[in-house]
Amino acid sequence: MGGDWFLATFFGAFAFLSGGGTYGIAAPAHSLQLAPSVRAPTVWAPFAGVGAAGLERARRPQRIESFWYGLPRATDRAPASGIVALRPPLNRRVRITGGRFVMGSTTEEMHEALELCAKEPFGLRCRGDIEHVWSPENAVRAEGHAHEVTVDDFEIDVTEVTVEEYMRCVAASRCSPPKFPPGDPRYDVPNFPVTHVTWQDAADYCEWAGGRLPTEAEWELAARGHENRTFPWGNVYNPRLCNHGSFSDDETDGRDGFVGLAPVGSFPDGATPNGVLDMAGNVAEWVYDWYERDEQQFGYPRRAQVNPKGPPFGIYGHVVRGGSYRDGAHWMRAAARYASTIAERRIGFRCAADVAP
Ligand SMILES: [Ca+2]
Repeated sequence: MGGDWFLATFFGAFAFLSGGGTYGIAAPAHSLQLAPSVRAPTVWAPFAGVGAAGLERARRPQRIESFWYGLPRATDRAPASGIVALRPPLNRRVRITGGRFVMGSTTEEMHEALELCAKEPFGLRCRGDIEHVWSPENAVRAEGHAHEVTVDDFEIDVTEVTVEEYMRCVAASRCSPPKFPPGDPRYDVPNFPVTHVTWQDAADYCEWAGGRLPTEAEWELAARGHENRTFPWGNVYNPRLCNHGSFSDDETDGRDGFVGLAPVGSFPDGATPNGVLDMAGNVAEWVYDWYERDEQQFGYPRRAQVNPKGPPFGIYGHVVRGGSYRDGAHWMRAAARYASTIAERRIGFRCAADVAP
């Protein structure tokens, strides 16, 4: 983190000085004042990553550049359904091609999931426990039946919604504050995914930001792809590719570099081929659907479905996907599903949107 700061500052100062020196626009006194007092990244944002682009910027009148200081990134989208002023920019989204895919886990895939679970410190608890609702055996069973699903094209956020993004919605009085103590260094960090939000909080944010929660089917297709990957990045588990936890006494696991939450996008090598980040780990994510099981503990019907939105109600709450920094390897699978009724330290979300016709 410190190194990044230094580099950004160095590059910013370099671009500023060289641009000013070559073209005589920046006043030297101004630059001398700024350089030692850099604190906020917004001050230097216009110069960050400047290479050849620095020349282009240097030709612009300075007062136009300063107009952008501290403002959100520009967006080329206008998602408002009504007339709403001062919306935030959209979190960067990617388009996912819909179509038919197999959602849920086959019996063989459930078996593989429990094998993966068995390698965890509490591995002996992975099989045979059918008493506890959320035992690995019961949770994995609710990934069945594997069934055919067809969804339309849609867009999904590249990253989880961050604390900084969410707090803009709070400031606009359209979202409830997250239920962590303000300033808590474990959660209240601008580029961490927001946590301690209810399903309704997540739905409110997505509506405000010009979107909606992804359906469970959309989420699974974004994570699995049409090639039916076991994990967002492929079929082989790799503990270095996501901010995972552990099925043990201490649920956190620092071997991925983060004991707690990680800034969103910290695992670029764990992205899906579409570039969607942190679909495994960091925070587990609310999706639109309710979570329910049938008498045999299966979570899905057998029949094929088109644009499914889940059951009308579920006593376990809404579905949560992708596992978190407190969950073991078997929760990192793209088909793994969990549910909650409350705001939790391990749950955040990302938004989706319909593709404009
Ligand atoms: Ca996640």
